Amino acid sequence: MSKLIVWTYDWVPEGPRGFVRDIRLRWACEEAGLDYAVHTVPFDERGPDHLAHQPFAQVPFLSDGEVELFESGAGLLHLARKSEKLMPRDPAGEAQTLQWTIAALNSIEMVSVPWWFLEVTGAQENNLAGWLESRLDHMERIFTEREWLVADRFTVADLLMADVLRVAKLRAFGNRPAAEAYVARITDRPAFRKARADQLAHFAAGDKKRAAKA
Ligand SMILES: N[C@@H](CCC(=O)N[C@@H](CS)C(=O)NCC(=O)O)C(=O)O
Repeated sequence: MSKLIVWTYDWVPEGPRGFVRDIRLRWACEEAGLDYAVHTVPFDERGPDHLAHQPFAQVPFLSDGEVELFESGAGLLHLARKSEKLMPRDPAGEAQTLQWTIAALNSIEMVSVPWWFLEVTGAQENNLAGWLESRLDHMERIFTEREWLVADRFTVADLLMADVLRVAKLRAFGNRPAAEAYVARITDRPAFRKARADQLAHFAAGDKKRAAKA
């Protein structure tokens, strides 16, 4: 039995499929060749069992034997400590991986998720667009100058930044060719394609189980 367990919902509606954040942990495990299993909590009933693992009744969370972690970023950094494929081992490379992982969450996703929420809820005016555009402009400059965020190689920081940026729908904000090429290149990695296909298959199996219960 696998020691690493990635926890996600048993089912989600069509919209978020392919984007549910368990994909980040699946993807990292695939990149690093770590053995893992996927277990589920019910989407419809988020009871005390779920809250005991994830205090906001969200997914993903990660079990690694005695260790339990919620927050996809924390899970990624935990996995990165297991494999040099996800994070260099020298102090500078490790520090920069931590830095860019936090930047993806706290400087980009912190803006992109509220922006996305206003978009999908049909707000008359999305006042966050300018803020997000400014962050994306800075990322465009960075991707014009370099291929990877850290140490001239793929790290878990690229995994997370690419995942955050693909949700931010770069195309909604005009021509940012360097960022678009970065996201396209990183999401073309076999580990991402497998993680995404596995997530889609997982929720399709959830459809079948719901249909059988109905
Ligand atoms: N900061 C959290 C966010 C987790 C999150 O937003 N999870 C979504 C799925 S991708 C979720 O569980 N949504 C259901 C909800 O918020 O009720 C993380 O990165 O793990």
